[in-house]
Amino acid sequence: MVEQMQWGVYDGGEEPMPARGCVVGPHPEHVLLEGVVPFPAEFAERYRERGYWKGETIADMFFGSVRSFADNVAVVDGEEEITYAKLGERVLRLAGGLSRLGIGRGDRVVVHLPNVAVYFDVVFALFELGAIPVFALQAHRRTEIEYFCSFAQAKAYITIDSCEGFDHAALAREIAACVPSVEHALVVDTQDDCREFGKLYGEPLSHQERCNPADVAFLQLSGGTTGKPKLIPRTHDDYLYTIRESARICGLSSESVHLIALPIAHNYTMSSPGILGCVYAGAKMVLAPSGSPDVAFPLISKHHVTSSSLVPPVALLWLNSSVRDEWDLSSLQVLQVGGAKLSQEAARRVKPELGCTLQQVFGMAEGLVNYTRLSDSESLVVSSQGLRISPDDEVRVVDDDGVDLPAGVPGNLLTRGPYTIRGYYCAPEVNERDFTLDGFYCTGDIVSRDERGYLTVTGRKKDQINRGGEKVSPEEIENLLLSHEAIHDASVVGVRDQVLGEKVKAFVVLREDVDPGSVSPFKLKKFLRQKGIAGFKIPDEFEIVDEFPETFVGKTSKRAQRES
Ligand code: OOB
Repeated sequence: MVEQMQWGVYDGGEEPMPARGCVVGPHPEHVLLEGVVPFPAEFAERYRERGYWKGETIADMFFGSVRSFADNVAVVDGEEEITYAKLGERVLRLAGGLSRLGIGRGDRVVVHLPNVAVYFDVVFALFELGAIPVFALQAHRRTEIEYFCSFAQAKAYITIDSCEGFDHAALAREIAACVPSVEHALVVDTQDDCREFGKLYGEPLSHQERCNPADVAFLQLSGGTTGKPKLIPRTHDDYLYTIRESARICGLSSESVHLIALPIAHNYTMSSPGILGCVYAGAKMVLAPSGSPDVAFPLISKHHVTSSSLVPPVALLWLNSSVRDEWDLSSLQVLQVGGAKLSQEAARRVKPELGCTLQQVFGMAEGLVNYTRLSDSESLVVSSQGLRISPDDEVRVVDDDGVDLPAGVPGNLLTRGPYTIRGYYCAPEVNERDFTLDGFYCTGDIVSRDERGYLTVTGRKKDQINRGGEKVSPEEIENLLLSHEAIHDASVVGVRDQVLGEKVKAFVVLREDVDPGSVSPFKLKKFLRQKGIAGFKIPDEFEIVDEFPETFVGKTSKRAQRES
């Protein structure tokens, strides 16, 4: 695989250098982003022949829905209701403004927005231009944003003025000052909508084919097992396949009303079935600033919401809510739950207590997504994390020597298929570790598979913490803790938590000359917050220890720390 890649300049150091731009790929009209591992030609051909890749761009799909469902409401954001026709107009006017700034095909643009209607304008305008959004989560802060902008060599950064008390406008100024590639740091004004960002909505473009369906459509973030998050390049062709199938498997139609209660830019919220599945089906999307029952239940009741997608801790909040009986939730037909393992006890309660069908979702931004089907028996829905989307998803369960295991025996999950990437963006060393030579992605998940192909997640091999669906890389936090002047060594692990499944715990060894009384969890949290990282990565617990437990080969025993 490695020989096929076209890398940006890589100096052999620990972090690969960012790509420098685009080169012309195998088709003259197809621009291959440097640092992307393409699907091998014979696979691409097969996926096209079988009708998975239809040669359509995300913008084509969007404008198809604008035509077909013009008068349907697409987005509800507070009191504002936007029809598909209106959304299409807004997108083309913003695309005009962004294009006048010089943003076009192949340009990377870091999008850092919460669950607001303008997210749709921005993302579909970028798709129309063939620009490549890089999806940051609203929770991300300076360290992450600076990294995404410089690693992707972003031409622009788009954020909101402020959200949940955080001054994003100040962050935009910092990013513009410190990342040379960022020519435009654009801030959506919520206070007064005719200020700078509003002025970008000018003369509309007309919808045209401005990129190739085989192009990279966007860069999504990986959950993270390394010091820095990896970027995941997804093409129009491959992503649209999952969107069409997800909308079908999740039963979406133009009559559906879907509550968007998780962070909008997460891959799950984008596509499983997510906002793109809703757009494809012509459904109505109701935006919620959070999934908490006091926010979500009134919206379900008011807008007759028919489905929503949650992570397990939020599903538990819904199940255990004391205000549930105060709201009419009878419109709710399907609840997707995924991103982390849902316990069987919680799964069993969904139908009787919330009155809707549970659909488990086990997916990953790298590709493979599994769903339980709406017609599956209750016992299968409760006990498994579902079946792959595509008959051409190649799913292997292997032992540590790579030998395939029989049904029912847990092992490492490897996968390859029509919508699973062949490599991370500009990360040759990580790709060598995380992909087999024949292109299977090593997910790091331990699963067992039944005779029908349904998967049950039983554990995890990768060094990652799954904090209720939010993924945390221990190495990233350890590196930040090691930059504290009082800390000699740091080890970060996931420990069991009733609600989140796992929470983040840091063990630290102080330098010899440091008075332990001078270091407190409060001060360490403050230190990490000042480093500018997403709040969900900041350890929930700290323990100061004299030394770390060791394995018999003298490495830190994270297992002992997890169990201590
Ligand atoms: C989703 O995507 P990511 O990229 O944030 O995280 C992927 C990882 C998986 O490899 C697995 O470790 C874990 O999250 N995971 C689950 C799970 N769903 C995801 N572990 C146990 N049970 C589940 N149901 O999290 C994601 C992407 C698309 C759709 C849904 C989730």
